[in-house]
Amino acid sequence: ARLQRDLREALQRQDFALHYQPQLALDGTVVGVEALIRWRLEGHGMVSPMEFIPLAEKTGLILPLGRWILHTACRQLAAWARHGARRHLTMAVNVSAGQFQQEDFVQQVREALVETGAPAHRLKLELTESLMLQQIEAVIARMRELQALGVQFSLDDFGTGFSSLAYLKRLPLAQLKIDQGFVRDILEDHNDAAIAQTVIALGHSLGLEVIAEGVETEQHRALLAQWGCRFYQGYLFSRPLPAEALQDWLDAQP
Ligand code: G
Ligand code: G
Ligand code: MN
Ligand code: NA
Repeated sequence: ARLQRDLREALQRQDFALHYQPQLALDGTVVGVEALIRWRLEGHGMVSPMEFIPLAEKTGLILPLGRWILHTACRQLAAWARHGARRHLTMAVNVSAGQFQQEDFVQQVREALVETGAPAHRLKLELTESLMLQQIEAVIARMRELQALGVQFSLDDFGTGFSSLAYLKRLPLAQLKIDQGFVRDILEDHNDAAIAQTVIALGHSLGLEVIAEGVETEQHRALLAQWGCRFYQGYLFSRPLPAEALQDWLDAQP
C-alpha cells in the first residue's frame, strides 16, 4: 500500500528515468540499445522494476507509466534518427504481458511514434514468454497490427517460460534473446552451454536474429561467437546508462 502510494506520486512527479544499455554486433559496432526503467525513491534508494512493474499492472498505473516509457524511448529514438552517425540505432523497449494486453496498446504505440516522429522500424518491443500463455491468436493478431506500423519484436528471456516451441514459428518475431540465466554459466555448466547453443541454432533456423544478454566477460563473448551468436548485450560492454552518459559512451566508440 505504501509502495503503491509512492508509485502514484512518482508518476505525478515523473520521478522515473530510462537508462539505456548498448547492444553490439559481432564486429563490435553498436546496433542499438535496450531501455530499462529506473526509479529512485527518496529515503529508500532504487526500487527494482521487478518490484514496481507488477504493482503498476495490478493497480492500473501501468497505463500512464507504459505511456511515459514509450514516449521517452521514442523521443530518444527520434533524436538519433536526426543525428547522422546514430540514425541506424534501434531502441528495444520491454513490454510486460499486462501492458501488451491493454485494449488500447496498439494506439499507445502509434501515438508515441507519431508524436515523437520516431522511425517505427527501429523500435523493437521485447515481449516475454508469459504473454504466450494468453490467448495466442489474439496475441498474434495484435503483433501483426503493430508489425503493420513497422514495429519489430524480440522474445525476451527466451527459455525461461513454460510455453511450447510450437508457437515460435507462428509469431512475427525478428529476434530471440537468450536469457542471462543461461549465459552466466556457459563456461562451467554443460547444460546451460547446450541450451545456449540450441537457442542460437533454433533462432537462426527460424530466420531470427539471436542476441545474448548478460555477457559479462570476453570468454563468454568468444564462446557465444564460436556458437554463431551475432549480437551481444552485457556489462562486458556497458551497464545500462542514463541518456547523457550513453551519449558520452557512444562518442568514445571507435
Ligand atoms: O534493469 P533491471 O535488471 O533492473 O530490470 C529488471 C526487470 O525489469 C527485467 O526483467 C526487465 O525486463 C524489467 N524492466 C525493466 N525496464 C522495464 C520497462 O521499461 N518496462 C517493463 N515492462 N519492464 C521493464
Ligand atoms: O529481463 P530483461 O532482459 O529485460 O532484463 C535485463 C536485466 O539484466 C536488466 O535488469 C539489466 O540491468 C540486467 N543486465 C544487463 N546486463 C547484465 C549483465 O551483464 N549481467 C547481469 N548480471 N545483469 C545484466
Ligand atoms: Mn529485456
Ligand atoms: Na531478458
